[in-house]
Amino acid sequence: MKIARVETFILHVPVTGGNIADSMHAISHWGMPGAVVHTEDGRSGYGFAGTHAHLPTDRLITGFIAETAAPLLIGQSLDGTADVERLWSTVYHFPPAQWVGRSGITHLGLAALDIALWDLIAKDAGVPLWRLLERRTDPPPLEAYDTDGGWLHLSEAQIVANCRRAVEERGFHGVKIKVGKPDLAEDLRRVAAVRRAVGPEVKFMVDANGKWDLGTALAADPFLAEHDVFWVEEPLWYDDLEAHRRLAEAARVPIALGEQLYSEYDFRNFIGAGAVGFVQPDVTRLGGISEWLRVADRAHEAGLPVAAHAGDMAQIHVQTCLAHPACAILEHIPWTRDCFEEPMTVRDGVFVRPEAPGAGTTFRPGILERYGR
Ligand code: 0YR
Ligand code: MG
Repeated sequence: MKIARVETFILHVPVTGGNIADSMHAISHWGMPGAVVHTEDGRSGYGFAGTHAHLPTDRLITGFIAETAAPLLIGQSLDGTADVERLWSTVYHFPPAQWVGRSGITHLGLAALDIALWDLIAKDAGVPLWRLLERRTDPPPLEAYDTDGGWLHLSEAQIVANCRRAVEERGFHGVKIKVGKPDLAEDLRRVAAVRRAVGPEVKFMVDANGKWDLGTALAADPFLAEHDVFWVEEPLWYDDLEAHRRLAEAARVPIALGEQLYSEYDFRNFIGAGAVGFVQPDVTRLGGISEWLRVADRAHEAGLPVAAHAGDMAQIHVQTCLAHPACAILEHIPWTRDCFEEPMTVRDGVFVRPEAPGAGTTFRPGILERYGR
């Protein structure tokens, strides 16, 4: 195949219930700035990043794709995984881009393109991406845990009802709620109420989205441990490696993080310092599937489980997690599921294996028009 053309798009898809909030963000839509990569023989690969649907910012990402990265790809050949890695490196190491951003917007743009390239070669091979990645051939069941009922703006009664329904009616074996209320005591009451409601068997996680300081996280830890919280996610400001290291040393509940880290090197620093227990790489932030695999390999070498962050809100991480031996559990947030030809599906608490060729990123007809901005 030869790359002929790169078309960009920005989709804004409504979130469940019209609005959600965590400790840092309140949003009404999930943003998907992305790209369709067309080949000379008429095939197309789809890829996108995940954002909070702020149009001016999304345009910076599609601007990077269209004006900086696409010209590096057009005319290049694409016949297998070695080509994807070569093209990834071409964009990643393009000196003017590297000078302005080894993280952030450039990486979200690169992610969209990398995912589209993987989509193309998996389609060309006639297999779903997880089969192409071949880190393991017969994956065990990939457990789903639900995040979509535990938002911070919901009342205690609402999160209790949502988590109970996720477990009793929808088959999930795990749930996560947001923490980071102004008053820690309120967070802890919510933790106790949800644990009581779901019973002792269910995996139960909390996510502070970077809101707490070290003192608050240390104060919360004994209570979280008593309520058998499986991990505490992003307890502290994302980049503060030293504070995470100190918390990990002192706390009983393991730390999960990674949804705001941009490169293999970021992860290497956290893993090397013993500052992370559950590794949460996100293809949409890391510059795509290529770098995600390197992070997962590194976590696996260090003996750490990978519990990816679902920044695609759809099928891509089902593919990468099925393929990787470090993965046994994955976050479920279904905001964009209905956009795709083969929607992500959970049955009896596990993700159904995708079977359609590609990365699972091909949109249903009409979606680009319906949600396009
Ligand atoms: C909303 N999952 C997360 C959403 C979610 C965020 O800001 O992006 O809560 O992605 O932390 O673990
Ligand atoms: Mg999170």
